[in-house]
Amino acid sequence: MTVPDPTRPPITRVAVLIPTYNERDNLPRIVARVRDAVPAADVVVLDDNSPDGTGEVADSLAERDPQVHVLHRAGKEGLGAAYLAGFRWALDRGYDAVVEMDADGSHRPEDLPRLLDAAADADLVIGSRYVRGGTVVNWPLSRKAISMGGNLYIRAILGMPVNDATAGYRVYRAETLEAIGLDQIESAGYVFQTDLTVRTVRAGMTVVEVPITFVEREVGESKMDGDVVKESMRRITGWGVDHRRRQVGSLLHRERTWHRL
Ligand SMILES: Nc1nc2c(ncn2[C@@H]2O[C@H](COP(=O)(O)OP(=O)(O)O)[C@@H](O)[C@H]2O)c(=O)[nH]1
Ligand SMILES: [Mg+2]
Repeated sequence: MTVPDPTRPPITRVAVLIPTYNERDNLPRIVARVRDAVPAADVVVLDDNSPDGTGEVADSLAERDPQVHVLHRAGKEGLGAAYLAGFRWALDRGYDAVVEMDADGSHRPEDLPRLLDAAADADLVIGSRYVRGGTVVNWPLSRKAISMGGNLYIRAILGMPVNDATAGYRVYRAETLEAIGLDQIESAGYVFQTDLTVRTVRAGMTVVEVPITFVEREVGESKMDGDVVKESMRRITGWGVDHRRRQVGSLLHRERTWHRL
């Protein structure tokens, strides 16, 4: 049993953000599952003007349910940009916590109550594939290699105590988003997730990983592409260089302090 930290306010208003690009067949199912799993939570669809008409599907869901909202964006600007718009929308409206969830069913809404429970005692909760009890279903070996290799690289060069830093199923407390400087974020694609993990850890906040089963989509296509991987490599390597510089800087500082003693 987790004992709630008395310094963290209770979470009552939750916004579940679901970014979409060509997810018209997946959207009604995922929204219904979220509404069943956590009836008190609101759903916010972040659609990048999907050519397949996902935006209209979202509008019709919102018309029928006052707890479903839609943010229509002008075009495909990447996952990070869509989430930033969603975070600002939720912060402006006073939500206590914001959930990130894919539209394709990979992040099971039925796991969300466990993630929200963990947020009683954390600044960021990650639904993790790479802690004991976590797993991935139906990924080809190549995709597993990219994801696990990416996480190993991140841990090695950034020294981060997080097993699944690239994960996309998360709960952020509103105060966490306010503390980590959303205005300075430049990551556009999937590396946005790693970027926010790094910022949260560097801000000295508590990250808790809760095991999940990640199930690969059955309907529609992945939007992961070469540009997403290239941006990730470029940015993560850059942060790694900064991290080493900082380490060397603090070693030199300690050395100088030592000589003065
Ligand atoms: N709004 C928006 N959503 C996106 C974009 N790229 C991906 N998504 C959504 O992000 C989620 C994860 O994408 P997905 O293609 O399943 O990636 P994968 O699970 O890593 O293969 C899905 O809900 C996508 O529709 C984008 O550029 N804009
Ligand atoms: Mg997916």
